[in-house]
Amino acid sequence: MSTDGPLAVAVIGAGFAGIGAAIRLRQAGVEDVTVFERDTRIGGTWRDNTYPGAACDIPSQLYSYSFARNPEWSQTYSGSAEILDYIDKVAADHGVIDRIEFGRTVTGLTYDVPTGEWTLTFAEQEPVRARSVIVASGPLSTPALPDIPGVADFAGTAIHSAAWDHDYDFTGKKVAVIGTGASAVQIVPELVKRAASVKVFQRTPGWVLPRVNLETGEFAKGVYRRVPGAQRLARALWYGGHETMALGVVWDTPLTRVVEAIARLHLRLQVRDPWLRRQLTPDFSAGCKRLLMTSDYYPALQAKNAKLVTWPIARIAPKGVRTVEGIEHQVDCIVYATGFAVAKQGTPYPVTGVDGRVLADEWSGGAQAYRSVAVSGYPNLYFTFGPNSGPGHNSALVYLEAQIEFITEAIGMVERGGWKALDVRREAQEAFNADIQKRLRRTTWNSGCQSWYLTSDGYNATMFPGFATQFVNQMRRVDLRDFRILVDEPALSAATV
Ligand code: N01
Repeated sequence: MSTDGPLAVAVIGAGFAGIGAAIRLRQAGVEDVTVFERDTRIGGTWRDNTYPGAACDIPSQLYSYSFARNPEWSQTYSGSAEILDYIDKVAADHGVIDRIEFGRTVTGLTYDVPTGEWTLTFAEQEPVRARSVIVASGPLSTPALPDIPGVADFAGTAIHSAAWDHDYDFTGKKVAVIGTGASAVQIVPELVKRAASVKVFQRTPGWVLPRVNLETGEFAKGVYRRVPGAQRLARALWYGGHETMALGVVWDTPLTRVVEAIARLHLRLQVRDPWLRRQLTPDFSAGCKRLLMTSDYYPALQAKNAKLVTWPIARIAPKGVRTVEGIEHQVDCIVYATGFAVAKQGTPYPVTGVDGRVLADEWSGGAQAYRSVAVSGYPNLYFTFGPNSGPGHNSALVYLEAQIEFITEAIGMVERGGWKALDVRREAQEAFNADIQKRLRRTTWNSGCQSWYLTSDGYNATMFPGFATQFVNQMRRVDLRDFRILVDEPALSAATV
């Protein structure tokens, strides 16, 4: 073991979630926190997603911590570099950088009942023990290549959107982009500026809404800096606007038709060619897959050097992409904007709880947790962006902060109370999930399209079926009636309180 005694808290991952958790724990008086990060720098998804055009499609006023407002955002929707600078600054300002150990790839977590401690094992270092663990490694951290035959056969350059090769010069190159999701619609407009040709391989068109991105002038920044409450008001207005969107995005309502009508109008205004419009028109309810926010994608697709290919891909060949009608599209580079391996059914590393139970086995039919953060039989283990905490219409950071507050309160209770652990009751978890799954049945995500939100048999372990405000309310306080408090005294050991 590299530490003499157990840590109070081990946090896995130094992205928005891990940094935020470390900050709030320290502010709550829990100082003995170490963040284990597999990379050599902080930032998580914003460190990894540096493809050209990478930006957040949620306004920065809302895609930031409420406890670390930033009056300096340069534009409505900031780019990945600016968001990364923000994370760096927040971590430095709150004194958590020296709490991070880099180059630490966790390979497993095991709970020891007698001591009430977790052991974290690592790829190359000695194990570490901790009383509480926060899994903040993020659902979108492992890039996924598509299950298309021949992916390994391609002789040219292959680049995934989340592992961009900045040394590759696209100037004059023939490029294929596979995928048309949130990443692709940001990449394609940048590639058409440089490459000789860009062929975009679309399997399913998405609903695209215009994104009006304005620079924040010096006057507005001055107001945010100097007028108390101005930035809070801006955030509240964005928040309210996004909450209203839930009515058309989370559930299939007449407002969904309005969202679709706006997207259709946007398509009509930006694309003259009726056949291309038809190819770009989705056949599922808006919101079922993530809405795409961009005003640059459709114009880019119509650039002279761009082409949309809608024939299904048969295989990747050494020289390019073969589609089912028999054409081989020969290219120098394939950009895979094909998303991430999302742990909807398993865990990124083995997690062994009470009595040797293995979380991946319990989640083999689909992940589930109590209020997205805790799982029965895994005491003092918490997840950020755990099961059913995904937003479809509002800032992920609102959901994240609510989870961090809950986790901080629970860990604070254990530390202050001198308890061994909190273990959520199975019946509380099951009741919570029965309700979530019932509510999910009425949402657009479960209305028939295929997306990364669902397992192959249609189970939704990803999204929260409601307003962000409902999610925040559900996380507002730790209800001890839903937990078993495990204490050390022999007489009370494993007592049910
Ligand atoms: O990935 P995706 P992404 N053959 O899974 C296609 C977040 N994000 O990286 O739709 C052919 O959405 C697939 O086709 P289909 C955000 O949460 C946020 O774009 O499955 N095509 C799809 O078009 C987002 O939801 C921002 O038919 C294949 C694409 O690849 C999440 O990241 C920006 C295929 C994958 O789309 C993931 O977005 C960017 C195959 N075998 C991303 N397999 C913000 O601005 C997959 N595809 C905050």
